[in-house]
Amino acid sequence: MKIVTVDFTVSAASLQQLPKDNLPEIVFLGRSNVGKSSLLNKLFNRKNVARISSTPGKTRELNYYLINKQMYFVDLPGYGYAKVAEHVKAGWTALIEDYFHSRKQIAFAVQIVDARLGPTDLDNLMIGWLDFYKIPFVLVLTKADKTPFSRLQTQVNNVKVSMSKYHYVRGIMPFSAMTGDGRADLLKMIEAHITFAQHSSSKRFISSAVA
Ligand SMILES: Nc1nc2c(ncn2[C@@H]2O[C@H](COP(=O)(O)OP(=O)(O)O)[C@@H](O)[C@H]2O)c(=O)[nH]1
Ligand SMILES: [Mg+2]
Repeated sequence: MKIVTVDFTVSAASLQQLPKDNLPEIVFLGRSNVGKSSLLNKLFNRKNVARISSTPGKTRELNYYLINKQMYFVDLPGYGYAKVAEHVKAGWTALIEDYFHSRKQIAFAVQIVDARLGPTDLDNLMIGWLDFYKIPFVLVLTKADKTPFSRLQTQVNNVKVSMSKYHYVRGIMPFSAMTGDGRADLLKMIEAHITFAQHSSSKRFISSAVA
C-alpha cells in the first residue's frame, strides 16, 4: 500500500464525534511514550503529522487521519502514564472499551510494544480486549534499532509463544521509526486487512445482532 494523501480529520473526545462515513478503520495503540506518533509519522512519511509529544499521557482523544480518502488510521490515546489521575484513567478505559465494542468499522489493530521489553501487563490487558472484541491485530515491536539483533530474535520468539493463545493475532513484527525497518511489511499487512474487512465487517455486525 502506498500512502498518497493524509488528511487530519478529527480529534474526538467522545464516540458521538466520530466520522459518520463508514470507512474502514485501522487502530493504533500502545503505552504512552512507546513510539506510536513516531511510527505513524514514519508510515505517513511526514515529519510531524502525528504529534510527537513531550508531555506523555496528555492526549486523551481519538485522532483520525484519512488515508488516501479510503480509510482512517485512528491514533488512540497512549495508556499507562503513571501521573494521570485515576478518574481520567477510568474515563479512558470506558471510552476505549465502548469504541471497541460498538465501532463495527474497525478492520484491524496495530498494537505497539517496546522491542526491548515485550508486552507489559497493561499491553496484555489491551491485547485481551482486542481478542475479546474479535479485532484482528498485529503486534509491532518498535524501537528495534535500539535492540541488538540476537536479542530481537529471542524477543520475537518469546512473544510468539505468549501470543499463541490469542485467536486474532495476525503477526509479530519488528519496527523502527528511526531506520524505517518494518514499514513496508506493516503497510502490506494493513492493506490485506482492509480488503478483508469490507467483507467481514457486515458479518461482525450480523453475528452480534443475532446473538
Ligand atoms: N531509537 C528510536 N527511538 C524512537 C523510536 N520511536 C520513537 N522513538 C523515540 O521515543 C520517544 C517517544 O516517541 P513518541 O513517538 O512521541 O511516542 P508516543 O508517546 O507513543 O507517541 C521519542 O523521543 C522518540 O524519538 C524508534 O523506532 N527508535
Ligand atoms: Mg504520541
